[in-house]
Amino acid sequence: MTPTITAFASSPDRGQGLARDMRVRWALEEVGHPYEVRLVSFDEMKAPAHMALHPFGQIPTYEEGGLVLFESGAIILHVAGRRPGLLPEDADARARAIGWMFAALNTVEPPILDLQIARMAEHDAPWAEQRLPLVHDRIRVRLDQLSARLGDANWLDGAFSAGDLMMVSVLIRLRSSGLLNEYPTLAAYVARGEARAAYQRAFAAQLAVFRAASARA
Ligand code: GTB
Repeated sequence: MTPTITAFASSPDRGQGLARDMRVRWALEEVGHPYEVRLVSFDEMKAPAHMALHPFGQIPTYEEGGLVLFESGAIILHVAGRRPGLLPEDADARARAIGWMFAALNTVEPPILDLQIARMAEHDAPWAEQRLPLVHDRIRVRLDQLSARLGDANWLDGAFSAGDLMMVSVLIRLRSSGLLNEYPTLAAYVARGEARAAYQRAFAAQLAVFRAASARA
């Protein structure tokens, strides 16, 4: 059965692939699972039909037969569990790859989100300038640790896995901050992820949505 995911009808990132449908698209491309996309506006996301799929009125969602999922991590774990390509066969290696998915979402992404909130929602606050270096430093702590662990390996634990897919997806969100450039090994790690054919297909698909929406506007 072909799953349907949801994505922004008009992504605020203007096709940079920063919204979370991108990581789901990438996972589906990695395992070679064709998918359909239903585009939703901000109003549609908060309307009852979408709220029935996603209790928080967000994208992405995933529908496949009777299954409805929300949360990009849960969706990718489901996709990775259904077809080979994103999780190792060996049970221990599989558990470690899932551990890296959680690390990306629960340990590395939160300070990165904090930076985005600081830049987008708090920039007018009188304390914003003072707070920003603290936010940057909290991200640097994680980047220092992650880059030490990655060392000169290509991927976090052997072959490319859903853990790398999630970690690269999270780190990409740092690009505009310049922080990633302070860590050449992590910048190269992200570049390796982006160079994957599956990533390129996913990126092109979400960019085509943005371009079509721009052409109509
Ligand atoms: N924890 C959830 C998950 O991982 O699936 C978070 C889902 C989420 O934050 N979805 C966002 C959303 O639907 C889109 S991805 N927001 C609308 C709303 O909450 O009303 C977050 C996002 C949005 C925009 C950019 N950007 O413009 O760069 C980047 C990332």
